[in-house]
Amino acid sequence: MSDTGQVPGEAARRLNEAGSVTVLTGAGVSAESGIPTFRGADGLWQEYRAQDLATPQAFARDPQLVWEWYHWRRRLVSEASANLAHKAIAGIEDRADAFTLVTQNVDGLHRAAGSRNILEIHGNLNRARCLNCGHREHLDRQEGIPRCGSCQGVMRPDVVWFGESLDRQTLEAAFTAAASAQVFIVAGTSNVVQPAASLAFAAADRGGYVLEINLEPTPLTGTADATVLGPAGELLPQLVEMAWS
Ligand code: BJW
Ligand code: ZN
Repeated sequence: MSDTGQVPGEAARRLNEAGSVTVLTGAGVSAESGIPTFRGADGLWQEYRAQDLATPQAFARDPQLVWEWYHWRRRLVSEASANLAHKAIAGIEDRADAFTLVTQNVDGLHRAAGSRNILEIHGNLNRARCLNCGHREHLDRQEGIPRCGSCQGVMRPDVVWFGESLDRQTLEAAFTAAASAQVFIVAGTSNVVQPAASLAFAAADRGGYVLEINLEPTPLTGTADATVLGPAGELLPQLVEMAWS
C-alpha cells in the first residue's frame, strides 16, 4: 500500500507498541541537510561516474582524484547540520525499548542528531584507512593523500566501494537487528544497492512490520506493509508525534 503525505495510524500504533525497532536510512535522509543523494535527477551519479570514484580500481588508478572528491564531500558535510528526519530518528531511539539504526550514509549526521546505537554499514567520510597496515584514523586534513600515522603508508577513505565486502560483523549485526525488529522503518533509500537492500526483505520475512518513507516508490514498495511518499523531514516527525502524543 502506498500513501502520499500521511503516515497511517496503524504504523504509529505498531511503533508505540513495538519492543524492538530497527531503522534503515539512505542518502534521502540527509538530502534536506543539503547533502546530495547518489541516484535521481540531482544525484552525484549524474555528474560523476561511480566507476571513476567509488571503486578500488579507481583509487589504484588515481588516488589524488578520488581523495579530491572525498575532501569536497567532507567539506559539504562539515557545513551541514542534522535535519528534522535525523532528529526524529534519534527521538525514536529515546523512546524504544530496543533500537538499532542501520545507515548507509557516511556523513555522520545521525550521530550529530543524537543517535547512539548506529551501524554505519558503508563506513564514514571522516575516517581514513591505511592500505598497508589497516590502521584507521580520524581525518582532519582537507586536501591531498593522507599518510598513515603508524607506518607512513598511503591511506584511503574508510568507506565501502562497489565490489567490496562490507565489514562482516557490522553486516551480521544489521541482519540480526532486521530479523528481530517488530517494526522496521526504511527511509530515504532507493533500495537498489546490495546487501543493504535485502535488510527490509529479511525483516518482512520474519514478520516485522515494514514502513517505508521515500519521495517515490522503490523495489521495496510492493513488499512493505506501508509506503508513505513525501519528505523524510516531515514524515518522520509526524510518525513520532502520532506514536507518542
Ligand atoms: C528522499 C528524500 C527526502 C530523496 N525524503 N526520501 C548486480 C545485482 C546485484 C548486486 C550487484 C550487481 N552487480 C554488482 C552488485 C553489487 C553491488 C550492487 O548492489 N550494485 C547495484 C547498484 C546493482 N554492491 C556492492 O558492490 C557491495 N558489495 C558487495 O556486494 O560485495 C559482494 C559482491 C562484490 C562484487 C559483486 C557482487 C557482490 C558494496 C556496495 C557499496 C556501496 N557504496 C556506495 C558508496 C559509499 C561510499 C560513499 O558514500 O562514497 O554507497 S554507492 C552509494 O549507494 C552509497 C550509498 O550508501 C548507496 C545507497 O544509496 P542510497 O542511500 O539508497 O541513495 P540513492 O541516491 O540511491 O537514493 C536516495 C533515495 O532517497 C531515493 O529513493 C530518493 O527518492 C529518496 N529521497 N530525498 C525521503 N527528502
Ligand atoms: Zn599504516
